[in-house]
Amino acid sequence: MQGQIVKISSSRHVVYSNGCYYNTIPRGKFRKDKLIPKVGDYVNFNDKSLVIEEILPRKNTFGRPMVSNIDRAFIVTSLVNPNFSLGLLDKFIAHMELNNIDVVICLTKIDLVSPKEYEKIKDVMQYYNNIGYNVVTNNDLLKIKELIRDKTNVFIGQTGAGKSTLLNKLNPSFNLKTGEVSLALGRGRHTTRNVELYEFLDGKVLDTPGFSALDFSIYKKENIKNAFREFSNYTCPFKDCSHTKEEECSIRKAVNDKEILESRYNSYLKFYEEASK
Ligand SMILES: Nc1nc2c(ncn2[C@@H]2O[C@H](COP(=O)(O)OP(=O)(O)OP(=O)(O)O)[C@@H](O)[C@H]2O)c(=O)[nH]1
Ligand SMILES: [Mg+2]
Ligand SMILES: [Zn+2]
Repeated sequence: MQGQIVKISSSRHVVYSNGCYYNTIPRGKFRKDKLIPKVGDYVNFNDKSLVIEEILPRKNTFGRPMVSNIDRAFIVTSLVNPNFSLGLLDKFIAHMELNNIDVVICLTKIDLVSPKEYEKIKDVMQYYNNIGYNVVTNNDLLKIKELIRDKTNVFIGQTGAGKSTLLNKLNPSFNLKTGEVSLALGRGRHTTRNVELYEFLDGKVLDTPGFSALDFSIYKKENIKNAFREFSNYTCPFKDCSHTKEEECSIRKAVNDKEILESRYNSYLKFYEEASK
């Protein structure tokens, strides 16, 4: 039978197929082949022996979070607790861009900052909106539902940012566990322990455990510029300009002229440094 993995906890792989859930295990050969089944994978499984026999070809697959076949990522970003960080936001965006995943920025905990502070963040978010990203808050439920429809959407972000809370707001029957941030951050604990996939609005949503560390050494330096979509509006005199120290670089000029946000450029330099040759 064919189905989709919707949850993995230790060796238990829950597969959804034709309205039913099956508790399956992967066949032993996967381990030998270093093939790791992930939530979102479409699989062939035996409904008698309850063994996953084959992972069907993937559209895409990630190590962080451990998911496959994603169309769109909601980057859930709290304004406080955990604190707002443009560097971290750029990190998540770049990771998704380099895998051709659509990005939506979703701000949370607006109620916990002063109107003045929120105005400042809104100004910066206008920049992200201008370069083509949807920016929403966790109060824009109708808009978020429109974006979810017909797509497979992963919700990512730091632990305590409010991913599970947002999903519960969208659909209370998800009934996901949410947690106190002070406890989560203080003890390095995650409220959401496993990735879980749910059908929603003719689309799918995946709740994931929070994370903030991402490894750019898996990418090549020359590809990092593709993660910064506003860079494509500029042409440098050198075809292979690295945009790091070249004298006549159009990107560096645009940063100087305040056309490109300085924090974006600094993120670029950081990821470029971390990327492999
Ligand atoms: N004031 C306020 N609190 C919020 C908001 N969104 C989430 N929270 C709170 O933040 C805490 C953490 O929320 P969760 O939804 O568990 O966070 P998470 O991103 O799922 O965290 P992990 O599962 O650990 O990755 C909970 O106590 C929520 O009630 C918000 O917009 N405003
Ligand atoms: Mg959670
Ligand atoms: Zn350049």
